Amino acid sequence: MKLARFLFAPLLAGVLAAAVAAQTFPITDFEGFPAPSTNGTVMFRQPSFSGSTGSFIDSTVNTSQVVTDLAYSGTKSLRVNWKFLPDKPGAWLRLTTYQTANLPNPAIAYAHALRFKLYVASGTPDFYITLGTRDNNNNVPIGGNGGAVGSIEWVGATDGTPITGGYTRPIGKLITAKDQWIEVVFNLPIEPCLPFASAAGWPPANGVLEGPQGTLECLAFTPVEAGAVGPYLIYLDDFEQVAVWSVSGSVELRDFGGDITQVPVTVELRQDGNVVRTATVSLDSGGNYSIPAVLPGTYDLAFKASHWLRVVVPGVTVEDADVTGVNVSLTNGDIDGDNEVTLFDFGALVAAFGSMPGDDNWNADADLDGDEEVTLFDFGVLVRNFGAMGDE
Ligand SMILES: [Ca+2]
Ligand SMILES: [Ca+2]
Ligand SMILES: [Ca+2]
Ligand SMILES: [Ca+2]
Repeated sequence: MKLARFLFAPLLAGVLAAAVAAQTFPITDFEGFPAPSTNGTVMFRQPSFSGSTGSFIDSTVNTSQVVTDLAYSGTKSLRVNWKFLPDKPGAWLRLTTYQTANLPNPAIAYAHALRFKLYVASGTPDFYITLGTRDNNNNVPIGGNGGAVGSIEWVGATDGTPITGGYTRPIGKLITAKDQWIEVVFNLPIEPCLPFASAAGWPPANGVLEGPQGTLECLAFTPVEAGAVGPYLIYLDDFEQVAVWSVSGSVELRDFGGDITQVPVTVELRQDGNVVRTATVSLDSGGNYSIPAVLPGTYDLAFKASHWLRVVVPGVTVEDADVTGVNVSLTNGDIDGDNEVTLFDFGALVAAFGSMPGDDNWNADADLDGDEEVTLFDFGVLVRNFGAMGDE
């Protein structure tokens, strides 16, 4: 679970990557509302509103208003300010859109990502942010009133405090950046998901987004340090959905006669040198793979399989369509997985020489050609590729 969180965290840290053409579905940029707006009347209710968490909130710091203090777009954003009461180690905030006067229960499509801009003022404790969606299969346009019924799932949550049938205090995406706008992305088709609350007359919350639509029911804020009182001061802007796309192609695993469908291939999606996502893909019998739900952007794609060297395909741009034909051919012989074919691999092959599955010295990664035996044929593969190095 910790690993999953780590893998998603860089999506936040990458902040605002260079824009590419993308298919977007706006929900709001808050420009069309008066500022300051009446507390709790635009998209999100005041922090104390939810019965789940109202008892944690200090009523003297308790606002959700459109303001002109700061904005990512235009001149307006939504400022949310709250403080937890002391001695509440179980405190968290369920900031809900329940029947708000303007922009209530906004509908979201599960085929797309949801993203928005977030500014956290310095002095605010670190927190995790999680999306609550009512899994109610509505069919209104994105951003329209999707209704206040249906069971609620936690999107982006990898842990939480267990309750009957679900979790509270969800552990979603870690937010530590202060005094800068960052982009928060919930990539709905691939996010981890946990159940929160089941609604009578609806299928129970089950940690699965059935869809094809739901509603943005709430954002949950869980302090990293249990009970950290705050105050918490954040600004939200530019809620929208963005279409995501698959990237596909083929991977040739050279010098291999085994079953390629049983060889997992790890693909790192890198931006500006940072790994923003790691996908493990399976190949079909023709060597074809597909990475689902890739956010628009330009990526370097790094392919690595067990005893093959890494290949990086630079500059793959995803805009407003699936990307096909990203094909790679991987060099065999890297038994120890350090991305070079060296004497260490030779040593590993010698150690496993003559072995078959079940033998004490069997090493599946030394069976370079995949015939379930470490033989001179494997040695031949190693010799042919000796000295080769993979891409960084
Ligand atoms: Ca704005
Ligand atoms: Ca569900
Ligand atoms: Ca090696
Ligand atoms: Ca072999």
